[in-house]
Amino acid sequence: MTSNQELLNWVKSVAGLTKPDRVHWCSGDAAENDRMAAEMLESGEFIELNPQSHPGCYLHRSDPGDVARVEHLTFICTPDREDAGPNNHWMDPEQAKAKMRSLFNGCMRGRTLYVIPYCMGPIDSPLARCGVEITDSAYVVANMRIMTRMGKAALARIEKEGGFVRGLHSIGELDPDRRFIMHFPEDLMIQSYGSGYGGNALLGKKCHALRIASYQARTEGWLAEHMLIVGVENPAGETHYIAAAFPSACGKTNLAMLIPPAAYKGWKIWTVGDDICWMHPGKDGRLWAINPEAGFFGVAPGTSATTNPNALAMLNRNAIFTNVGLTADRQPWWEGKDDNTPVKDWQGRDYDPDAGPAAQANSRFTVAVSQCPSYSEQAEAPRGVPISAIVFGGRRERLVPLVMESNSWAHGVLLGASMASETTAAATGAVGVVRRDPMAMKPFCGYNFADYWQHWLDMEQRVDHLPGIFHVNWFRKDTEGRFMWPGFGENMRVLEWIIDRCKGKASAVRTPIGQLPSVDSINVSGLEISAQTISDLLKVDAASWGAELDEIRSYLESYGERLPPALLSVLNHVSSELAASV
Ligand code: GTP
Ligand code: SPV
Ligand code: MN
Repeated sequence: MTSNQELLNWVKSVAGLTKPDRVHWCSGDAAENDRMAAEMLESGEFIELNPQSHPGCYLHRSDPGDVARVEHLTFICTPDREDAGPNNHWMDPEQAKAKMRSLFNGCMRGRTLYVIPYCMGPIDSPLARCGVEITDSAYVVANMRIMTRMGKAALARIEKEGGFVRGLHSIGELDPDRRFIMHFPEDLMIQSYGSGYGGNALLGKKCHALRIASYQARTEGWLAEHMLIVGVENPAGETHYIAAAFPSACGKTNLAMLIPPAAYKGWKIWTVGDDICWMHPGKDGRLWAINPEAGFFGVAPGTSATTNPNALAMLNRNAIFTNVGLTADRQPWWEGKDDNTPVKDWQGRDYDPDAGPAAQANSRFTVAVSQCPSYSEQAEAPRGVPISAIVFGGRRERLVPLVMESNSWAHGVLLGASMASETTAAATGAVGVVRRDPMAMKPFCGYNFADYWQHWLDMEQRVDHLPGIFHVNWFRKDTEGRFMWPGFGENMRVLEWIIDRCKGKASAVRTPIGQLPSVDSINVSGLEISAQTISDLLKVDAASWGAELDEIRSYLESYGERLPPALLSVLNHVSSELAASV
């Protein structure tokens, strides 16, 4: 099984507690995957999709009460509550371990315990980190095989290196009242019980690569972020890499694989990652990034030939669809899909348009990054890619302009820290409510945000050639409730301005809240948009911004004594400039 005694002992002790009928060490090879898929077809966990149109594709219907991340049941367990911070739910580690022990006791009776060794990041990258997830869900194994480098190679790396993050997962009874996602950063340990869905269950993703990794990154001097990584190549063959943090279901997957509009002949987009980015200071003084994941777990609804043709093109083979609808010819279907009609909804009921959508709002696809037509070979580069710009953004109907650039690194950290966005179906709870989601990490930072902002500020001392920091908003609406900016592929126009700013080329207007494009510095050739709309998208309304800054101030001040004074002083500076401008 393994020469790593610590791993062997841990698996033994977990098996002793959970009492499975069988223990299976995952190799990650194709034969194993085929065997498990056949078993899941037999058990009903997998439904085969049309083998002509979608070879190697399966539909999975989750428990209807288990369709998204559960932030209210997600805990950071550090001895000192203050280390988890106001941004996290906290539980005392000993109390949490006792609670989880009683839930896990005997929970795998009649089931198989799967041991999944995995590597987050290119297998030979010094920036990659390994973990082992123990789970009783075959569906989780199938997803982890796509989302991570799973199996023999990862185990070999663990045996060579020694250390690994320990993740223990059981679907339990899928009872929302017996569901907890616990993190023990000091022990590099995760325990998840009672959910089989996405970020709750695929422990390499949010639990390891964000919550545990962000904690490690702080002590080790790097950044683990909720960001896509995209390469933008211009007609001269020059590629700039951009890392962008948008909250869940706010456009990362779309931006990561956008297709440039017709006016951008000769430009190419290269996809490195769509959800998580680990950035390290490099020897050359730049920030270098890897995508720790090997797959996409992307939002299905809204994915169409107009919004995201690259996504559609990679979804016709070897993909898992979770909670989407089904057509008469057994193809997957979701709201916004260009063609076909559903006959079954996501719960397998006959589709009735009056009874709700065919696809659950947080229905998702799981597919290998390498299947994306815009896949970048650099996604496998052990040293990662150099980052030219960091972009923050949220879903804001009003106020926040299409794009702006920070006045300094510290001001950029403030732009990130004061991000807010309307909530989405990616987590259970209300949708469409504006909440603060600093750096898109509100659900994912494994420690106190105040310390996290200080860590971001400290990067200025660690990195000689820092990327520029920008803020975007694709989601402004007019008085009739229509999106003012066309978005999707047209976001290329904003990326061009961002890259030109990094090269010192494009012009900008300095305002108290940041540097905005002059109305004629966004390339709108071939785009039908009125000069008035562009000017509205780039307007700074001082009175409304005054109110926004007041809200930002009271939010930041709620972090109390730990709040970095430098952040407050940038805010004071912005406020006084704004007051002087009216
Ligand atoms: P997670 O995987 O949850 O972290 O989300 P994500 O940020 O990758 O979200 P994704 O790209 O899947 O976008 C989710 C939703 O935003 C979909 O409904 C998209 O259609 C919509 N969306 C993405 N880009 C744009 C845009 O530029 N404009 C508008 N109006 N909607 C967009
Ligand atoms: C998110 O919610 O930000 C996701 C989906 O990327 S999940 O993996 O379920 O967290
Ligand atoms: Mn995400």
